[in-house]
Amino acid sequence: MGRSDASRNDDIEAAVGDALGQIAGASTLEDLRAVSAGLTGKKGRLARLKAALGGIADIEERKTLGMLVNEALATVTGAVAARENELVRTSLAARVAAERIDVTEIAVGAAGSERRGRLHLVTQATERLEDVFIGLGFRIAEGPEVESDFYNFEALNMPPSHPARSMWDTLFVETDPPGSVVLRTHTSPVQIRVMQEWPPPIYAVMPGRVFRRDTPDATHMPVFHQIEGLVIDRGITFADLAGTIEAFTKAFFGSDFTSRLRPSYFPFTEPSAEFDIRRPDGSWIELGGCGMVHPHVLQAGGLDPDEWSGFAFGFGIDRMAKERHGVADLREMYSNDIRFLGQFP
Ligand code: FA5
Repeated sequence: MGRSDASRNDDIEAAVGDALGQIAGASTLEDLRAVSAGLTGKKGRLARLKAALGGIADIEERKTLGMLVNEALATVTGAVAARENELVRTSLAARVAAERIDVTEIAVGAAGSERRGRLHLVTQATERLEDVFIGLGFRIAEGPEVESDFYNFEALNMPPSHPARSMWDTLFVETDPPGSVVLRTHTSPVQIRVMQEWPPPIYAVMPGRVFRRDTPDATHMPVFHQIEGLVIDRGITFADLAGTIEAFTKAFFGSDFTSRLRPSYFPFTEPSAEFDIRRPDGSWIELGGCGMVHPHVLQAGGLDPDEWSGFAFGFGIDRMAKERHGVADLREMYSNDIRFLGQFP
């Protein structure tokens, strides 16, 4: 190897040394990408050394130096990859540390007060609804989430194959015979259970979780909550239903809200209506269904329709919570993001 070879050799070593220094100095992935492009790109020092090899007349010399340049390039590429790994790992660790939630933490506030957890928005709304209805003279009842076809449909005036069953996209539990057990699609089956268990007069609300094959969107969830209402007494009329809904609207949403009933259809009430509330800005939103309890439903509950009459309603609790707190999208309430949930004391 002549003198010029030795100096070329030194050049390669110097270029590698310099490259390794730059790689180690890159403190972010963006830095590293820029450094790496400069080192291994066509205009990089090693690329220029490689291009200069063409001018060496001695084939053996060219070969040896060519190998050295290629090795140098491989060393640089390997160092870039190793540094990239390192930076990804540290940035991930930093993110995990920043977003870490210590579930055992009890933070002490400035005044020494304990920071405490909060009830979920839907739990808060359910408790408020219960308070409002207890204030109006109602009692609370509950029923099972896994329900028989009888209570979810048949006793509600929907015999097998009744077309109105398709109003609810039902999730079935695998049973023999198939279709005899469902995840309840609404809280209305609790009406029947209450009628069968409690002697009239009945003034009851039944909150709970319900299930449908609905695709999640801003106003729909496949698992959501309803509150059912049932009033059974002598001489109950549609005016009692409208009055109760208006009283409830003002008590729950505030005196600047008002309600309206629109004709609708449910197999278990006749007549039936949809219940909307009017926001202070004049816009309307649908919250649930209601109506006078159908005579067949009273009979399924063991009551004589000639003696007793009543009304029922079923509201979506999640939509009420969404409305009360101005949440844009129902899905946010189930994202389990503590920063979202923490906004509602
Ligand atoms: C019913 O479920 C009837 N059982 C209501 C009823 C009870 C009528 C008693 C008459 C007498 P509907 O399918 O419309 O009706 O649901 C009632 C309310 O539940 C809706 O107005 C809406 O507020 C809410 N809701 C329905 N589907 C969803 C969903 N996928 N996600 C969130 N809320 C929903």
